[in-house]
Amino acid sequence: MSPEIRAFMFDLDGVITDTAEFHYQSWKRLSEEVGIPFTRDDNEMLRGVSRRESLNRILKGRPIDEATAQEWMDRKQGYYLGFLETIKPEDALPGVRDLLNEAQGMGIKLAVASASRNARPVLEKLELISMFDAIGDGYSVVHTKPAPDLFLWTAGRLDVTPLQAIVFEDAEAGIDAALKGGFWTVGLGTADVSRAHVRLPNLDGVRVADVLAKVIAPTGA
Ligand code: B16
Ligand code: MG
Repeated sequence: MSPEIRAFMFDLDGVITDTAEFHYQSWKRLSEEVGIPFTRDDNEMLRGVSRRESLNRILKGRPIDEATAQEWMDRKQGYYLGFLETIKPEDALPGVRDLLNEAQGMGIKLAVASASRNARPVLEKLELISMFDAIGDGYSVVHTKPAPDLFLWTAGRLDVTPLQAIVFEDAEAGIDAALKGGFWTVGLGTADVSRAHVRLPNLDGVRVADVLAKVIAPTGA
């Protein structure tokens, strides 16, 4: 193992499991009820950002008072909780469980750093929660992604410095947050994660040694 890297920090939605469709279906139902257009493309803009920021992006500048905003977020959360009930251990994305097991066996600390306030129940449903040494979620900090606060808070819980940790993220907001915090970054998936140190399509078949080699020698040297 590289002596420099002591921790892997994982985003949840889009990295460990794919709850984006559940967020979409929940916001879609709300938006139809309140008469605001909302498409699958719009949903892509909600990747990695908080519930409140998601609502702001759906509103696209339409003014609403704070009580209405809260009621809409609560209603959306109610719909989301219904979907959450359906999550099973098999819904962990391909390769995730193997990578976590391998990293843990090598003494690498593991954490989740998710903007979601549902991160803990989702990890429980996936039966993965006991694997993590720290969990940062939508309750941990005031300013979530793209601010670096959530990753810094979570690294503090692990007692590692940003340069000792690799962040795995699927969202532009998450990569920006991790880079601002001074972390190594692995960008996953099809969103704009081009600023990440390393890009991978997903974690299927990915081994710890592959990740360390790519981060430490990103030119492939
Ligand atoms: P909640 P991540 C994020 O999770 C989702 O990507 C984002 O779409 C969602 O708005 C956010 O969690 C907040 O979710 O309503 O559950 O608090 O990608 O940071 O794991
Ligand atoms: Mg994500």
